[in-house]
Amino acid sequence: MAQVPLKRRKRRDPSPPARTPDPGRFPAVVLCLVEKRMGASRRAFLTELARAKGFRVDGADSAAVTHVVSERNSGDEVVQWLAQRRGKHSTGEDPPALLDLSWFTESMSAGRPVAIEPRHRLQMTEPAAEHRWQLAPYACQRRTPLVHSNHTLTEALEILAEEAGFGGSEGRSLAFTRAASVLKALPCRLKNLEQLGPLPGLGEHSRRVIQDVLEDGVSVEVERVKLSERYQTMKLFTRIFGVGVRTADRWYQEGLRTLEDLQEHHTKLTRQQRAGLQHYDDLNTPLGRKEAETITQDMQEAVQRFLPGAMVTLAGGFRRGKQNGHDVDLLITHPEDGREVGLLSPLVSWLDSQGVILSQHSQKNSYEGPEQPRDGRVLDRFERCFCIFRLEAQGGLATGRGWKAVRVDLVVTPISQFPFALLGWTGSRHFERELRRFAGHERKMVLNSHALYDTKQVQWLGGGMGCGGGCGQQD
Ligand code: 8DG
Ligand code: CA
Ligand code: CA
Repeated sequence: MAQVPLKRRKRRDPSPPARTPDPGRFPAVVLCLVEKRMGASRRAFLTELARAKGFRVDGADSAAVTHVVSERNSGDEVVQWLAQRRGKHSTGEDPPALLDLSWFTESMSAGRPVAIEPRHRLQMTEPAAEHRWQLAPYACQRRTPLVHSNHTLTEALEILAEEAGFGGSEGRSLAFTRAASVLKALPCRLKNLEQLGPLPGLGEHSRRVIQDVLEDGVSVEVERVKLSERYQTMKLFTRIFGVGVRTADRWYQEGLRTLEDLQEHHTKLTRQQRAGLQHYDDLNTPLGRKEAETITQDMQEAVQRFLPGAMVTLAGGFRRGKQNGHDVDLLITHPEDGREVGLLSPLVSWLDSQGVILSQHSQKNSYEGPEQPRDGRVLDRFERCFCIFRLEAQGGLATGRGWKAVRVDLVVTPISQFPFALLGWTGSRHFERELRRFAGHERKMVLNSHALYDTKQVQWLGGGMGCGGGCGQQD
């Protein structure tokens, strides 16, 4: 460690008695004794003792100090004590070791500096100030960028979230999703668990997984899940359009393991699932933003045939800025409330007649006016059509047959509910869940994709154009 020129040194630490530094018997070790709680006379006594044994002892303002010894102070207190006396030197690249008196007494008995062991180091009760992060408690209150610094960690946690979901443990799944969401919001790469401090949303299990990945590069638990037959089969089955966790689980319990197994048991499949299986590879190939925008544009033109002035808006992950997605989420509305009624059915029939639709499953609008959502699983009651489109080749598709199957969700909403629908269909799912939780817990309001209900004023708050959207949330 370089010696700082004497004239640049601060002179705020009056003791120990100023004298020309004696390099002592141990040139690599320069002690500093913290007077706080030790007291001036004991410090003077210990300083003389150390010097008598051949140690060099400097004041706190010396940049040469390598070992700071204190009695009955926490690491944080010593950091603060040093900062007050050292100014700029306190943040050097090679900071001194902060040690308990036990290291000093053992060294004096040994007549030489003993090796520093973890038990000698002072406890830091909280992470150093430059590493302390503060995050808002709800995911919808913080920025969650698509590209962040902790992908290895979040992928591990999200696999456990997925696995818990496959097992029907919604609570556990949510806990891992919450932990991943916190890590996505951190401003830089996490280096150790201490940096997380008491951040909300990080349970014991998640912290354990984080620690394993930080220390070993992988989590044994996560690797075991990834290799398990159940996880792999559930993943394979739930990727089929129209197959949820319960169906996939039933098939797994029946001993089915592959897509070929499903094909041999045709009777077990709904019409939607048969189409999903038929186009499995296409539907599991990520869709590019360009393709999504082309479909949006085509649909914008198509709706004009049946309702001039109707508007088509691209929602879902693409609206959050993603470059790829698994489907295209389109909201259809019209500037005049009510004009959108009856649009979807002829539109879908026409698309079908044009050979655009490979499969579709429509649902009528079942929204009956202001009501509190009764079933948490039903996100909204808009008229919608879950489709598989035949997308013709544009600039050559990788399928080798000039077209590919693409999932498209068409959702029709009256303009008065459009802001809420747009917000609800932009996602991510976790962001939406957190937004509803925030509305309920913090604002005593109920939010869904139709409206916002103020339980204090007992009234539904209508929506106008111009609200809704990502709030800086991208994942
Ligand atoms: P991806 O397709 O790029 O993979 O991701 P994504 O766009 O975020 O996922 P998504 O599964 O297409 O869902 C987009 C959003 O739409 C999501 O936040 C939740 C919402 N959503 C559904 N189904 C329904 C529904 O039935 N009602 C409402 N209100 N929202 C829904 O996925
Ligand atoms: Ca989507
Ligand atoms: Ca969708």
